[in-house]
Amino acid sequence: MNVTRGFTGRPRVHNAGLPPGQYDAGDDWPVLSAEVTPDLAPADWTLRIDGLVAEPRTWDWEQAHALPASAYEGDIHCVTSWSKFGVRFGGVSLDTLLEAVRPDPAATHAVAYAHTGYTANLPLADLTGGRAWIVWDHDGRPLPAEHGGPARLIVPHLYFWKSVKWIAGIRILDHDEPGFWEQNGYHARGNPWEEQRYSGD
Ligand SMILES: Nc1nc2c(c(=O)[nH]1)N[C@H]1C(S)=C(S)[C@@H](COP(=O)(O)O)O[C@H]1N2
Ligand SMILES: [Mo]
Repeated sequence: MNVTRGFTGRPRVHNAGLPPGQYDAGDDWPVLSAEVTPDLAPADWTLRIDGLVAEPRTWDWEQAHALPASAYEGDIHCVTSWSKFGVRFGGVSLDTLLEAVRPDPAATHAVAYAHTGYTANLPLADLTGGRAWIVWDHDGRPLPAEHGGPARLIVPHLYFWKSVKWIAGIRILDHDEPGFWEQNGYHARGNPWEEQRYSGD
């Protein structure tokens, strides 16, 4: 009998529950950064939301932590084809932050930007409805710097390039404005279930 011999690797095949073209990275969590990981202390971290809003605001670390806590436990999907199941993040819901700044009725899009300069554009609707967070915990521990700590955006229902690490701010706009990867051929929205990887998809 020779049933399982040689079958030692993790199969790189489509898994049930994963968007098309994705594989389960298992316990691995690849680091994907266009920049060098910044040396950003919590005391130096701020988050600003401005643009087309009634009340632009900046939160520092303490002020952000004083907001109602909100958690995400679920999957994440990188456009380079790895996904992870059941990732746990803790922080604050974007709904809470957006309620405080009150986006103008004419607002349709947003650009999220990092303390390093990285940007990603998003339809405003994708940041609402309990689907986007600013997070500083992973698995109950501080988010590691290489994964965006002290704090990052997560928008887990879209490809993970939208989830800006070392988040510095979100600018609310009445038009779409391509971010770093979107200017380089990636899709404006990036819905993994529709395989919106590149601008023509
Ligand atoms: N500031 C910043 N945020 C970023 C990126 C980046 O290069 N810089 N890469 C994006 C991409 S392509 C992915 S897949 C995820 C990777 O997050 P991770 O390194 O924690 O896995 O972060 C996203 N956010
Ligand atoms: Mo990615």
